[in-house]
Amino acid sequence: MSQIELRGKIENRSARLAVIGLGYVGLPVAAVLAEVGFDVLGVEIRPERVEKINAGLSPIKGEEPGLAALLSKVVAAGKLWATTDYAALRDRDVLLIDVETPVDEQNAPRYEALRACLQGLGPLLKADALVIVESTIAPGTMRDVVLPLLEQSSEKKLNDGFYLGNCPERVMPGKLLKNLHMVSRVVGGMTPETAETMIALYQHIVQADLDAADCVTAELVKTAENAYRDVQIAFANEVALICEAVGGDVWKVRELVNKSPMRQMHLPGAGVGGHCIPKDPWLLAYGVKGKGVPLRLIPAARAVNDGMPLHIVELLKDALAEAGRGLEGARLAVLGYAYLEESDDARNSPSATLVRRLHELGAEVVIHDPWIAEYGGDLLQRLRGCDAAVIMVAHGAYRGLDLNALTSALRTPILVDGRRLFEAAQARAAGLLYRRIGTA
Ligand code: SAJ
Repeated sequence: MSQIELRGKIENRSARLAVIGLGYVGLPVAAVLAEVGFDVLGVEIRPERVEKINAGLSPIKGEEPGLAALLSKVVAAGKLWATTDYAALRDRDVLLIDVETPVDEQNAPRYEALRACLQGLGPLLKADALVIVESTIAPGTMRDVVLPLLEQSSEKKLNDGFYLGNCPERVMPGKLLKNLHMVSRVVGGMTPETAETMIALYQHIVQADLDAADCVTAELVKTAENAYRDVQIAFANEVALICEAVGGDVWKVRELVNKSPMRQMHLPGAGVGGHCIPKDPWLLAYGVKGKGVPLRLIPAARAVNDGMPLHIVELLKDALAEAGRGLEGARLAVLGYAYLEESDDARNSPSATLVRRLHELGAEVVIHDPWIAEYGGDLLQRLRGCDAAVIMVAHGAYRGLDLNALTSALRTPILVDGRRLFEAAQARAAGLLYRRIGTA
């Protein structure tokens, strides 16, 4: 089948689609493509996730407006079906790959899931199918990893047996569906013609710009846009540390800096977590490994942001000392374990770094998070008898905290505020020893 014919099947929605990897990215993508009328097959390695999806239930917790209802609708309509079996891919015209691409302890990408996916689908690949990698990958990966692997596993040749492209996702937890529809996408084709065929697909679900590009550009844009955000956050965090040292308040400084034209200082905080921002700068850096490019800013920003949970430890030590206590043997309550407010996603959570360090220093830790079942329950009950409460995530449930009740519940009345949920005056009026990121 020529790309013209494939594009025609995409335009009239008769093309049969597959989404491999039904996580935070793949599941919403599969659901919205099914919603516009495509027959969508979801392939997912976790059987319990497959079962839940085929029952029309969303396995994604946290606030995701519209997703559960949409999933139930498209499954009931028979437009989306999930399986663990790659053999079902045999009749698919377009295959989207949304598997994880984490980095390891040495900040190198781990492409095991991506490789396994390509090895698995290759032998089953329908002639002239279009394969689109939506996962975030280091610049050069489509050329150096995906293409050779797919040609080897399918025994077909690029543009003469299959078509290939990279369209990085831009979803954001908490607004997965909205972003899928409203945020522009860079559509990287291995050829300009393939980019056009991909645009024919995304036009059905994206109401924002679809910018045709080559694959390297698509890889660079995705990793650079998140490295950009990481550097911005690191700048805010470094200014926070400066403010603490010189008697300033970074929150006031930030507000006034941002009154200056063309400034947009980000929010300092207790750390940077998630499955995008801590990882993508390293993917960008990996793209130039061994090419003699002196990277200083991107690694430094990562170090600043990774250091923030450890700075929280310093604030804790200082407050405990004022109360005549030390970390050793203290019982500390960590409020928030997800990486982001109103989410159950704890990937690369700054709280995990904090908890590990506090245990190393001999403290006992109680964790609370209203979005994570094992850490749920009544907050004041959980932190009763603790020597400090540390706010690590700006969950709405913490904004409304009764500080007087907090003081009564704690054994040592200390509040360390990693996300500026409170003002010092409020906390001190409630009898709390108060410390805050970025405020002397
Ligand atoms: N954070 C700060 N200060 C800030 C912003 C975030 O400390 O000013 C922290 C958050 O607490 C969190 C981490 O950084 O721990 C990441 O927060 P995030 O708002 O960037 O949320 P993510 O990780 O879901 O980022 C995603 C990204 N989207 C994609 O990769 C498709 C990112 O590009 C988006 O900019 C971001 O969502 C968004 O704007 O919501």
